[in-house]
Formats: sequence, C-alpha cells, structure tokens
Amino acid sequence: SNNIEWWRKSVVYQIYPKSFNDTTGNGVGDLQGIINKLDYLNKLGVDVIWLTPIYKSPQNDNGYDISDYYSIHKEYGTMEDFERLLAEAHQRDIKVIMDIVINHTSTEHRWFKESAKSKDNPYRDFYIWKESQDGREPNNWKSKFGGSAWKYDEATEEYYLHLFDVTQADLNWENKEVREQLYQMMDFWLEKGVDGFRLDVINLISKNQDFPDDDGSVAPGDGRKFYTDGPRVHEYLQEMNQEVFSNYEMMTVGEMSSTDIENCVKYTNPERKELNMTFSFHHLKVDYPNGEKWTVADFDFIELKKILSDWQVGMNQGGGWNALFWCNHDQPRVVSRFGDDGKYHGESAKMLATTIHLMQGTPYIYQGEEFGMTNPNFTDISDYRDVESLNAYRILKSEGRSEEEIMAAIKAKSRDNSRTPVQWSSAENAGFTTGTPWIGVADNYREINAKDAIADQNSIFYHYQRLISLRKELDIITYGDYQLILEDNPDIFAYVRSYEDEKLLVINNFYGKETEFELPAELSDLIDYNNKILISNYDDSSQDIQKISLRPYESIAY
Ligand code: TEU
Repeated sequence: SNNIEWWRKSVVYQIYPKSFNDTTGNGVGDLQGIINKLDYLNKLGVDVIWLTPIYKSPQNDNGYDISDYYSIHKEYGTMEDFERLLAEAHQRDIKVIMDIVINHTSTEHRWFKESAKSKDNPYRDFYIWKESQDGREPNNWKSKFGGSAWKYDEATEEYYLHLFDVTQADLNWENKEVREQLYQMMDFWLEKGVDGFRLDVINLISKNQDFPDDDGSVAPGDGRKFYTDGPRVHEYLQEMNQEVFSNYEMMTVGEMSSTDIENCVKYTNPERKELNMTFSFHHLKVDYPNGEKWTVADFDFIELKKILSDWQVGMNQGGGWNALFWCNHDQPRVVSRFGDDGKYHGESAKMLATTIHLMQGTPYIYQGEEFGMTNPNFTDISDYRDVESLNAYRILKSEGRSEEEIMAAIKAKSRDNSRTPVQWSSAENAGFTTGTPWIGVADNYREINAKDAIADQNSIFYHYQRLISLRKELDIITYGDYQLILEDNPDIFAYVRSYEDEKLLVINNFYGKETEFELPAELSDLIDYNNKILISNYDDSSQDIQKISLRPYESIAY
C-alpha cells in the first residue's frame, strides 16, 4: 500500500487456529478453516489477521513451543495450505501477520537436541546452560508457569533456563549465530509475502549475564527484573530492524511482558527503528490483588481507567504507538471479565468495544469477541487443557488451597477461557467441527454465535463493524489527543479526543445500573443536540436530549 504506515488506521483480527474452524473433523482448527472464513472477516471489515503460531510443535503450549520454524504443524495443514491462505487473504486486501516466538524454542527443536548432547557441542551456546550453585539451581528465578526457571539435565550435569514451560528452553541472544539464524528464518517468511510479525515476549530476550539471585526486595521477587526490558534488548531490536524489517513494507507488534511506558516509547518511536507498536498488560492485571493472578477479585475500575489513560497520554507524548486490546488467547473473555455476560450481554460488549476502539492506537479483535463470546461454564479440572492452568492447579493443591477455591480461581482466570472453539452457529459443536473438539465448546453457543449475529442488525457484530469503519472515516480517532474526564467517577469511563477544531466525546457507563453525571464546565457544550451521535449501544440514544444520566452499560460517542 502507498501509505507506509498503513497499520495506524488498521484493525487486526487475532486468530487462534487451534480453536477457529476445523474442516477435517479431527477436532482441531486448520488453515483451510481460516480460508473458509475470510469472507466473514471481510464483512466485519478487518484489515489484518494475526495467526498465533502454526509451525511444527509438540503443542505443550499450543504452538508457542516451536520444534521447526520452517514447517507447518501437521494438524493445521501443509505449507501449500498456508500459501493458499496468504493468496486468498491478499485477494481480499487482508494482510497476514505471523506470530514469531524467538525468546525460546521447544526442547524438541534440533538446535536444543544438539545443544543438550554435550558441553562442547557447536550448538551448546544456542541456549542458556549453567552449573549448579551448591547443589541447587543456578539462581532463584521462577518460571511464569510455576516452579523454578531452571531444569537439571543429567547427561551434561548442568541446568538450562526456561522462563516458561520446562519444554520451552530460552535461546541465548548473546550468541550472534542465534540471532543470524533467527533473522534468516524471518526473511524466509517475509519472502513468502507475510505482511509482518507479532513478536512473542520479545522484551525478555536480553538477560542480565550475571544471572543474580532475586533478593525479593522488589515484588514480584521471581527474577523478572533481571530479564524484562533487559540490558541489550533495544540493541537487539535495532539490529533486527536493520537486518530484516527495514527491507520490507511490513508491520511489527511486540508483546511486552511486564514492561513500562518509558520502554514502550523506546520500542515504538519510529525514530528509533525498533518496532511499530507494543502490547502491554498492566490494564489486564486490575483484578490481580497484589499482582496475584490465581485469586478471584473484582476489578479495580479507577485503576483500569488510570492505566489505560496513562498509556494513551504517555505513548502519544513520546511518539510511541499502542496496540489496543481487551483480550487474546491468554486472557479471559472481556464481556465476562469487565462486562456482563448475562442480562446486559449485548449492551456491555458494545460498551467495552467502543471504549477501546475510539482510543489512539491499533485495535485488536480476538476471535469471537466481535459477537460477544463469553467464558465457558467449565466445572472440572479435566475440562482444562492449558499448561499454565494445569500447573497452577497442581501447585495450589500442594499449597493446601481447597478444591473449590482453586477451581473458582481457574474458572475466572484460566487462559482456556478464550480458547474454546469459535461459535459459528447453533449446529452441533457450534459448527466448529464434525468431530470431537480438542477442548469443550461453551454451552451458550445456541444463543451466542456468528450466524445469528450476522442475521441481527442490532448485534454486537455490527457494532464492531461500525467502529472499524469509523476508524477509516475519522482522522481524529487516529491522530487526536486523548484526555480522560470524570476520572474519579466510580461508574463512568469518559474521555475526549481533540484534533484540529474537532472534539470526540466518548462516555461509557461501565456498570449495570443507571448513573448520573455532570460534565466539566469547559466541556458542557459538547453535549447538545448540535452534535452528531457517532455510535451508541441503545438504539434510541439518538434522541436530542441533554444527557445527564446513563442507563445500565450505556455507551455514547459524539
Ligand atoms: O505470553 C507471555 C505472557 O506474558 C503470558 O503467557 C503470561 O506470562 C502468562 O499468561 C502468565 O500470566 C506469550 C504467549 O502469548 C503465551 O501464549 C505463551 O504461553 C508464552 O508467551 C510463552 O511463549
């Protein structure tokens, strides 16, 4: 496209292929299944699809454990299927970005198998091996999936580092040969015509080479402060940009675990030639009391508004660029988490969509979010598949937590909440498969599915379609300044965008009860019958009335 920064006006649709659409009856989604839904995505109006990893993998972490970067995981199809998907998407002017996981590989990868053979194997330094310290792990760092971040290897009597699952060994980015091999791999996919990358936990690739113990003085004391936004991370990204990205008109989005605004400005300010945008997660930890994920808690709404607004202002002032999102394959479904998946299902899903889609950044829609998919009603640990959740169950049990307390926490927080099969219709298995799905279908698929959403002009689907078209139509959404208003109001999330002589007022009742408000004096003229309502979630909101109250979950943008 002629506009080299096409991604500033794009909306990205995230596909988790395993749960998207199965055309072979093996209960697992596949690439042909994605091709069959491209017209549906075109109707929604998205510009880019992001595929989570489709490479060969033992699937211990559903593809984030890659054993061969150059081949397609057999259950998803073949390289020919992928090339056909790419061509079919491009025919519809839909771009395709791939998920690139280069902080670690599967321990099934041939590099790791070589590396583990002996201390003097040429691939030994592709990974991070350390001797034990007084018979114990090299340091006290913790894996994000529980337990120590170090695994002892009997054969060579050393430990290897794994920040995630024990089958996901961290690559040694200090080793230039590793970096060269990874850049070649990225070129391979870009030469095929891929339009960009989502880079998995890319801010973890540079570790403090002293590998010091974490003295726990800064919570969480799990060692993350020694590898998050690490000493050489910006150097590596600038090298990656120089070696690979700069040769293509492409888009890059970095997934930043933990991180902060200052680093994300550095990652995304175009002058630094690193990435185009970043995902950060602080707004998705407002229901983690004291940072503890496996605890059921209401979310802190004031904190949610503050974090999202600080990132809007901080990134804008620094010349950075946010990826905007409520959910992905690691997060619960947003309508169940921050909205109401019962009485006000439609109103709250639309309100949440408006809240984030009229901010500055590139919005991401997670498969099924566009018609309001909810968390499933799983009741037993045997319903779950996610390695993080299954590890948590085992660890919390060993810590003596009761079964019902553990299951309540897993039901609220598990990554499987967003990994149930996309609900295409009210047919068996929600039209996802003619076989047995690899994970259960949410039992509300007869009421909540894409087919019924398409047939209902008032559905959540058409609300997303409208938001996507507004982003193309109005420069104020892409380029306008952002200011949070009514910041202390415990029910309303309201902000004003300003651009040239225009204002865009977005005002959302986040809760299921009527609420009153009064705009600051300098903004009171913003709400009058002169203004055009751009989008609302009650179909009678267009009444020319002076607005001083909002109905349950009511959302209006002027
Ligand atoms: O996620 C990394 C990440 O930050 C989350 O997994 C988070 O650490 C975890 O949910 C604990 O709260 C990326 C991928 O999105 C995720 O699916 C992978 O499991 C992970 O990296 C390892 O590749």
